[in-house]
Amino acid sequence: MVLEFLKSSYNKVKAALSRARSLLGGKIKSLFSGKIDGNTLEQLEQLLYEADFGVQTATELTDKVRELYKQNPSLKTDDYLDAIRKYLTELLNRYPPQLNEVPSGTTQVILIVGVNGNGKTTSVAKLANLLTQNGKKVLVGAADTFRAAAMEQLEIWADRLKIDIVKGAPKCDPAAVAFDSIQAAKSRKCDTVIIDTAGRLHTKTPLMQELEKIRRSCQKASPGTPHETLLVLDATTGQNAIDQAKHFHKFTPITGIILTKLDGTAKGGIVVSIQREIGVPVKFIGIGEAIDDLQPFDSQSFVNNLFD
Ligand SMILES: Nc1nc2c(ncn2[C@@H]2O[C@H](COP(=O)(O)OP(=O)(O)OP(=O)(O)O)[C@@H](O)[C@H]2O)c(=O)[nH]1
Ligand SMILES: [Mg+2]
Repeated sequence: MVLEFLKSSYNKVKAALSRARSLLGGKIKSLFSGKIDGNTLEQLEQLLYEADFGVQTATELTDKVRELYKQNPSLKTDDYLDAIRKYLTELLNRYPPQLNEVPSGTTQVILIVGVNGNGKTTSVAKLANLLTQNGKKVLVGAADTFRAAAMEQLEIWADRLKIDIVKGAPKCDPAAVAFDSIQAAKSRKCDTVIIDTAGRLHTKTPLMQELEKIRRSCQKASPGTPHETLLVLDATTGQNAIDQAKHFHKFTPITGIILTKLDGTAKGGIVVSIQREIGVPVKFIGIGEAIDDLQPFDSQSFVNNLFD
């Protein structure tokens, strides 16, 4: 199933990245607008660290700019900015952001996991909205049975979006809800089922093992699923988000990341360091609390918006 998303709205992403742009893109721009020397390069490297790009990217990018400077010391601001944009776009393009294709006629199963409060339930609703707008028939599974309020939260969204929801009794086995959701989605000929799960601390092994059980339950209901296990990470948590991703990836293979709350951070480099350190693509970005504040990740738009 090839998903043709609506073209991501450039202006919305631009508004959401305004903090990152003024603190990161803006500073880099002004750094290169004056006289360029060794000090400029040191400051660039420092800026990149501070913006959560990670050591590897900060060093590589600074080396690249240093090389350019050595080759031709009379280059202009725009030459450097173009080189930085190109380097970052090429780096991000190594991680294809599209959802994995599923055979035609197969119900696509998307499992949503992550630490408490990162934005899982909201992202389930936003993703359901995005897919529905794209002409898909979507069902959501409320497998966060830990809190009754969590199921109610998803139910309110499902009502608003006019989509089906499958939920279990409070405290029932989340793996059973995942199973029932997939069965229901298959029998109702849905294109996609998105399963919400309870927030869990990545350091709590029994909770992480519960994810393996949910996964096995998906496989029982539909072999080869989940097609996607999307880890929801909060962009404002920096290095901690990377630690979370490493733990989750160890217990259950993550196929993509939903990076939420990008509107709340000035450290846009996290988008790059997460993909590099985990080797998993950011597939969607959360840019606000409204239902349409989830965008398919677009490297070109991201990089252009940082340096606009
Ligand atoms: N600004 C902003 N807020 C967001 C974004 N995504 C989610 N939120 C907010 O984050 C808060 C938590 O969202 P939830 O979806 O309930 O998080 P959760 O991961 O399901 O939480 P638990 O189920 O308790 O683990 C809510 O207030 C959301 O509106 C985003 O991209 N930007
Ligand atoms: Mg939730």
